[in-house]
Amino acid sequence: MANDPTALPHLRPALRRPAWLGRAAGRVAAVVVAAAGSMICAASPVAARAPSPYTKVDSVGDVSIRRGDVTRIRVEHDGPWVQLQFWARVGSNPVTSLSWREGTTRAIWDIEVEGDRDVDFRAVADTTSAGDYHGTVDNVTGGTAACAAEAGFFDGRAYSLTFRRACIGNPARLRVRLDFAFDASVVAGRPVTHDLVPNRGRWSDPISHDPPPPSVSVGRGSSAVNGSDCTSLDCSWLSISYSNLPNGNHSYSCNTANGASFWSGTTYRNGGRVSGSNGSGELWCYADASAFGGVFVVIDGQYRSNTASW
Ligand SMILES: [Ca+2]
Ligand SMILES: [Ca+2]
Repeated sequence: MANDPTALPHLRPALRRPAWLGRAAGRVAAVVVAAAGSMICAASPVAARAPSPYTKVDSVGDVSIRRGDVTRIRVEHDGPWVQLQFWARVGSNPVTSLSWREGTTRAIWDIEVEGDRDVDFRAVADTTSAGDYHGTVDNVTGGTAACAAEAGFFDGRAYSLTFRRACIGNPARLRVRLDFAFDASVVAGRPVTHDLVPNRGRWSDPISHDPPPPSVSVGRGSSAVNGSDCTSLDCSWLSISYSNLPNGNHSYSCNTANGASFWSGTTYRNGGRVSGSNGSGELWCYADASAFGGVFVVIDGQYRSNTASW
């Protein structure tokens, strides 16, 4: 049944069956169609003004309270997370500081994801009078809570908020602006300061999401002994799993380590198109990989897998 030429009429005759199965390597060489250039992995460039992680230095002394004086911010939104961080000239532990617990000290991050400079989300780190230091993300446009955030304090003077990118709609780009409000009135009778980063309430540069690189992995699938003319006990279908590919349908080629492309297709063995950014299954190709130094797959002519051998 498998690799029956009549089941795959759209394939070119030379590729309808793995002609080298159970045959000499010299037979394989006759159907080589893969070119070395097709195996080069070339991820498409991401248009962006600033990559993630993004950092911006802030003026020292632009507010009168050293504990309220931000020196820099850092924004990262790689993988499934967003992390917002800033460093103050002098730290104050949010769990124990009266300025946080009794005063109005809080870090307010405005987030803009649509490119129109109107605030879309607001992430806030704050402490209750009981010393519960916590983070929240609100949807400003909808006036609703979006998700909780993990609030952190580190380096003795740095603060962070971490939450899932999905909370703000997995944007390809975002901009931020920080307002660090520090309340020294409860301990020193000093005013509440606001250190803005960037200064004057401007937005940061657009910060691009850096998607994880495409990954394609192949291995030995179920037995294909007696499929077509494959009689070796090591003859197996090629299993595949992939992630972070572009969306849409994919094509693939199955190749041997010694340079032969012995099959190409677009569907799984058990039906269904190879498509989407993530997926897994068994491809329409099988091999006794040891006879050829291993086998590998190239998706869309550019995303190459590991070389599987057994
Ligand atoms: Ca500052
Ligand atoms: Ca500032």
